[in-house]
Amino acid sequence: MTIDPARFTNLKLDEDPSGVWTVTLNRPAKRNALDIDTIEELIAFFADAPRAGVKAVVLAGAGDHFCAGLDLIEHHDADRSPADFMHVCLRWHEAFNKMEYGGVPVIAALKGAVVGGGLELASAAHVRVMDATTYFALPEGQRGLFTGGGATIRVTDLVGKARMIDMMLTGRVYQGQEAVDIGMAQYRVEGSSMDLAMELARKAAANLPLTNFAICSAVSHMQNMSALDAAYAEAVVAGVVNTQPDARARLAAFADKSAARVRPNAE
Ligand code: 1HE
Repeated sequence: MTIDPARFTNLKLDEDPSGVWTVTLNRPAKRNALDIDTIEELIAFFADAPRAGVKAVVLAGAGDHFCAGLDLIEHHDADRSPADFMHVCLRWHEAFNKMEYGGVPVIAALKGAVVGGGLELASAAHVRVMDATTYFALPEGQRGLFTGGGATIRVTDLVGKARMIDMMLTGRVYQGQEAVDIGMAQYRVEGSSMDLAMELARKAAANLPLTNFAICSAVSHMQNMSALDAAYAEAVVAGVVNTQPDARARLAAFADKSAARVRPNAE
């Protein structure tokens, strides 16, 4: 299976030699607001990525902002029925679940606005890197809306229920070190979030694909299970992953002392 970048309009796709794909939301004039077509393209890409040899993904936004969330103009113009919008939300879930559970590491390179559905998208990535311009908000409350792309699950997982509710009720914005401290992003850089996201994606891409599949799929599935079932599933997954033939060379390298040791970071 291959992915043809020419099939995509709202996403710009670039592959590098290490198997890292950059997926860029490419509607900067609309602050990368998520319209129906963009969601369908995310579904198409992330449905194929695990079988197309994509080793890791950097998810980014063109222009100064990562993503302004739901395309409010499209939503206003469509004047949707409750059933229509429920189906819109189900397509968002399809896209974001494929990201979170697909088994391919997704690193979000954030900048500017990461708001509403943009934060829902970012929270479906496995790792988030923010820069000095990045800010997070859930403006749904002010717009007369409610989250529909998984924030009630994923944003609460990141920052907790009380903070998520406060953001929706009051429009609270998180930025800077505080955003890292509360768990919104794992990394903050003064320079380009893209550069660090790429570096992290390349590190992840150097792992064995089956190992990454377990990390970027099994952990999320296990969160949805009882502790008893999760422990059982963990044993089964480890049975498969930890005996994969490709791991033997890595174990041999440890045994013959040629493999790098784990050391503390330089001060
Ligand atoms: C948009 C959108 C959008 C910008 N839908 N078109 N999300 C929000 O409530 C965030 C709404 N957006 C903003 O608050 C601001 O636009 C930004 C902070 C993201 C950027 O500000 P700025 O000053 O750089 O841009 P702008 O002048 O506000 O907008 C530039 C253009 O982008 C303009 O279009 P133009 O044709 O008039 O030039 C805007 O209309 C357009 N634009 N954001 C559509 N969101 C499944 S439920 C999820 C629920 C939600 O996500 S609710 C949260 C929605």
